[in-house]
Amino acid sequence: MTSRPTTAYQVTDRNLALELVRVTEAAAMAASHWTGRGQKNDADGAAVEAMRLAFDTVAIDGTVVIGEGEMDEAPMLFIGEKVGAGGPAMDIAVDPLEGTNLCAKNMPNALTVVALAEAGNFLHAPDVYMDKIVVGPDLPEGVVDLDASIGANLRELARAKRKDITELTLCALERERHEELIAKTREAGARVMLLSDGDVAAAIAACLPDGQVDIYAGSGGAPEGVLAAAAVRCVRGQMQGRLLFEDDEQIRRAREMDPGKDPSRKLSLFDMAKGDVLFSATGVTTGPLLRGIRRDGRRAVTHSIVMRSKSGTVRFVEGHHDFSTKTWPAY
Ligand code: VTB
Repeated sequence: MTSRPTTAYQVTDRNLALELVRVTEAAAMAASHWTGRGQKNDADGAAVEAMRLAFDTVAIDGTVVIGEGEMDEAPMLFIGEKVGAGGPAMDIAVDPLEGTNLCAKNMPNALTVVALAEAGNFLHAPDVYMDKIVVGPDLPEGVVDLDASIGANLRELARAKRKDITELTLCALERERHEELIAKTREAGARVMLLSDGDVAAAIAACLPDGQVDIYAGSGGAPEGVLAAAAVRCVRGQMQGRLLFEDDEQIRRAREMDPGKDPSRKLSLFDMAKGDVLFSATGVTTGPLLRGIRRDGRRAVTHSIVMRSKSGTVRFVEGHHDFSTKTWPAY
């Protein structure tokens, strides 16, 4: 008889990747019903509902730590909500539709996103802005720093990559608040790639080997920052963040969610996402990272990226779906 392993069963020995990808696929198929229809709230609502139902089939005891908002403002996937069919205690971070505008306008790069870690491993961040900086793998630790000038960061990055600054591309959200960042980047000689929305995909792009983006910088949502950190862990990139506050109430909420810490401290990658983390995203509209959903009558094809930090395995999963056999109704 084959003997069973004698060591205690470890949560981290399980790979929930395939279970997780079903969750982002479900949300993406539901959102894709609304692609190009100009109704971002309906697209988001459909993604949330499908994601919530899909979670019921995942064998975890999950608590949403990054979600759709507080209990009184979000009917589903609110912070603190329990999801899953039972199993190991896990922290869950979701952005059921990252880029609601992109989906509504049928523009590139709308994604559905989920990350998972053992309980206690994700930063509990309120929905404020976060200043972020991301570079890819195989670079000296600390090659860029959130507190250094963008000029100095680009110089160090160019040196580490053995490139000229003129060959580097910085990606940022196109916002008035980034005017100085953009101007200083161009002054230093680098190119700037501007996005209307969707900085989770941009942070991942900075870590991919195709060289389209060398560095992601600037401020975006803090929840998106935690999701990006989970992805950056899996692809072995580097990231730092800092929560940005507009008033005392936001500071109070941040303190409440992450007691005993300075809410304005510089956050390391591991402050945002530590332990073994899993990340899954499915394309809703086609972008550089993923192809969007192709629908044809009662069928759809999905493209997803599923990654795990422990192994560093990155899987691209193509799903062929038949709506008539699905158990959730959001199509
Ligand atoms: C950010 C960014 C997101 O919306 O949250 C942004 O992280 C909102 O920033 O990826 P603004 O308030 O400046 O519009 C996204 O781009 C899309 O949700």
